[in-house]
Amino acid sequence: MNRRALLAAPLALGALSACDRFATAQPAPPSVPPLKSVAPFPIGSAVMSGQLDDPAWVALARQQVNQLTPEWEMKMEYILQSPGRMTFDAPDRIADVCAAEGVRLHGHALIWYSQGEQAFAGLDGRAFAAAFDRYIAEVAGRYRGKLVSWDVVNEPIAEDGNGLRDSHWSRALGDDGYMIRAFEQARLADPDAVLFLNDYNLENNPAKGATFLRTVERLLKAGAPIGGLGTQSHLDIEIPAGQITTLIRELGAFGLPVHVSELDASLRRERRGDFRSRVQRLEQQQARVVELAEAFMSLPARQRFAFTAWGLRDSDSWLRRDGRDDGKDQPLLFDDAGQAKPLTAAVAGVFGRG
Ligand code: 9MR
Repeated sequence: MNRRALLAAPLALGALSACDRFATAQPAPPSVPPLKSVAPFPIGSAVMSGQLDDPAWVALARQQVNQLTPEWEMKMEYILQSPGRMTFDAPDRIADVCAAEGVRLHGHALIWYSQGEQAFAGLDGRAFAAAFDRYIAEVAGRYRGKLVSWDVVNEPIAEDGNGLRDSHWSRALGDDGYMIRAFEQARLADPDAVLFLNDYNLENNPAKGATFLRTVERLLKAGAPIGGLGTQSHLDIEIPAGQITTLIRELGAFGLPVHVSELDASLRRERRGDFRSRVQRLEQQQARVVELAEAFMSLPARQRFAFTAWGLRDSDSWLRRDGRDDGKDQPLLFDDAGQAKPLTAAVAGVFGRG
């Protein structure tokens, strides 16, 4: 597909909005070059080991992405599922496939407030700290040389953006203490991995974004070996234009690599009373995802770590699981059949300008 056709693709969506009664008619899938071939940085996706047995998923992944993040099988909930031993079958399989396919592997996540509470329960101060260190040493040590990077601390900022989250980690090792310790231990275990602090709603909630930035500044001053900043980018498509650009620019100001680490953009609204048409939602979605892609492209080349979506096809999204929606959300870059959409064409158009 040539450049002009790519840039024209978003217009097709605009034209459609003129007649909402045709909103359910699907435009023919645009022909879009593989994202990894147009982007001057790695394109990532979340992966679950089960998907490696789905030929359609594998074919799409091979075509589109050159980096993978385990969606949940490299977390404590998986690795510490059996008391007294660590389970590595699924994450090992993902790591082996990445090595065989020549795809980068991003580790997710060593220390997360929502994980490990049970496994660490009953440990006192010193034993807790030793178990914390041992976990990081074992897990990061096992994948040393097999992955390029880790989300070392995931989601440390309070939900409302007001300060840090309280967790079993912060209670045992201190608010900043658990994070500094996690980064130090991760560096010891894998000195070559880029070590990320990662969080969500940084674009959606500017107060949370600001707290994240202040936290990074403080941890760096304290000597934590933070090597990169991850913004999950589970985008709220109703936020004002410009908010995403500002956040990405502020993240970039640290001079560290930035990872768009879990992009999706739900068409649904959590709050009640949603009278937007589907076409309006698709337009909002495209505008915000394109803003994110453009802001990411504006970073200096050496700071563009990767652009990762939290799944390949809409039907792969966590937002479509556990009865979270009516099966109609379209939060990702490829449709249920693995076809590109106008959104994909728009993103490829932005990356192709590089
Ligand atoms: O998408 C992931 C889902 O399959 C898991 O059940 C869940 C708990 O492990 O985590 C989801 O991924 C989350 C990610 O690890 C951190 N940021 C928010 C993601 C969506 O909830």
